[in-house]
Amino acid sequence: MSELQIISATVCPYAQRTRMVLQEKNLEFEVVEIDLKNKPDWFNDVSPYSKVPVLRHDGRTIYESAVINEYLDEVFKSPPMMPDDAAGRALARIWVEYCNSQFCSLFYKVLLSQDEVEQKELAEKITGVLLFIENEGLAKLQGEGDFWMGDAPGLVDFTFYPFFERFPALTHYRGISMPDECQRLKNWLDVMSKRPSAVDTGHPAPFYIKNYSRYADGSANGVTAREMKK
Ligand SMILES: N[C@@H](CCC(=O)N[C@@H](CS)C(=O)NCC(=O)O)C(=O)O
Repeated sequence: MSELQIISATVCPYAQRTRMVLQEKNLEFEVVEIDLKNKPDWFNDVSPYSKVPVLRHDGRTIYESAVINEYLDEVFKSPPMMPDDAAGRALARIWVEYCNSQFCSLFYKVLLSQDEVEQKELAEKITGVLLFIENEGLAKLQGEGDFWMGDAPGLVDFTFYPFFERFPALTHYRGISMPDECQRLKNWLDVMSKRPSAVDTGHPAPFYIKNYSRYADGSANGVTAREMKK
């Protein structure tokens, strides 16, 4: 086994986060791609939640993408992906937490919902999240830089980006678009989408539209779909 191994599924935004960080840190790593609809027998032995991504490093197994990314940033220091002061790091963690607790769950819930009234309510919440990101996040933190917290990309950028790469699935299935006011967000997405780590780990919109069809028609029944339906 190589020193760094990431167990991944190409459709998974959380796994893409970790692959982007590994690549941005110029690390050599092995990707073990699994099929989430047909998980290999060994998978549940290394993934207690039965989810990707899982990182294996130096005999350790680490899971949860936000935790993996902080681990990578602590162990492989260059380039640094968190601010160098405690208050800055707290702010970065606030946005990582916001992405996980608000944006990610709304992303899945609106796709999974089969009720038109609920879809509309969730779509309005997503618009609220996008405006909050624009006004409370990017407008206050970017300064003159292109990235979330200034002029270098960091863990907050790699946390959000994969979900925005998949945003066309929300547009296709639920008619949700980016509000006109979100100019900073649009610029950020444009800049992020051109980074080699995004190009190498990502896919064009039709890939996600196809792969999220079973979420959108309510037939997905994996662990994530079951949890997000609650
Ligand atoms: N909180 C986890 C979420 C990971 C997650 O939900 N991964 C999904 C794929 S995107 C998964 O492996 N689901 C297993 C399944 O649906 O059976 C993280 O940040 O790593």
